[in-house]
Amino acid sequence: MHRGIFITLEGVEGCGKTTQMSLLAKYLKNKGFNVLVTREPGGTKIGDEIRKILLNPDSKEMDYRTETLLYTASRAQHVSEVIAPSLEEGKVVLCDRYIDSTLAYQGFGRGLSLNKLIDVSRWATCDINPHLTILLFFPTEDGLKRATSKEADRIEQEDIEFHRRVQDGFLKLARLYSERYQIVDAAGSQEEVHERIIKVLEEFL
Ligand code: Z5A
Repeated sequence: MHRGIFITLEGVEGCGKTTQMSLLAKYLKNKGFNVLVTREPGGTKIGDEIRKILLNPDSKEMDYRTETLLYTASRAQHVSEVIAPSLEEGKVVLCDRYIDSTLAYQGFGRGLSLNKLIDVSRWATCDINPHLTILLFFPTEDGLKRATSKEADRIEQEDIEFHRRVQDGFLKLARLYSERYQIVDAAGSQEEVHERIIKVLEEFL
């Protein structure tokens, strides 16, 4: 039985997840919550090693199933080493990407079977699912422009059609898992987006 609260942020590249995560963490800490901020792929020493392989632009030959298993391996380690223990301690866990990114990128983006991805993800995470998933909705092209102002990683280098399928995938997931999803408009200033997220959070808490 987990006592904490598990919140994930999802969305296309450059939608502002990392920025909003830190504003949200500050807000929750000020309210007295014990907050843990983490991300995927990564969040552990082993996960950070896997992240380097996954995002390396030179790993061009990577098979889609290899890619899926590496994201999932990073997640299994993350859940057992960080997420599950933090939830048991009663923390609010804020995670930048989780299972829904695998469904959006490897499922809708790469075209792998959603049912198989769900099965392997459930197994890897011992069925630990977010209580709330905030989908930051931001136009695909604008997000990519923001994200690729730094050197593009292996996934960012995919063509625009791939990223459009990912965006559509997230919107479909939001309908499929409507009990835990909230879509937030990520256009506007960082403060405006933060205010929208706080509104969602206050209704949730
Ligand atoms: N992936 C996958 O395929 N399967 C999986 O299972 C998982 C992930 C878990 C991880 O890359 C990649 O792995 C990712 C999905 C895939 N694909 N790609 N590419 P990552 O962790 O390095 O990157 P990311 O998650 O895509 O995030 P990002 O590119 O760092 O963007 P972000 O976190 O959403 O945005 P940000 O860093 O907060 O903001 C981007 C820039 O915009 C930055 O300069 C900000 O200062 C600026 N910004 C933010 N908000 C605003 C506003 N409101 N106005 C103006 N400027 C802003």
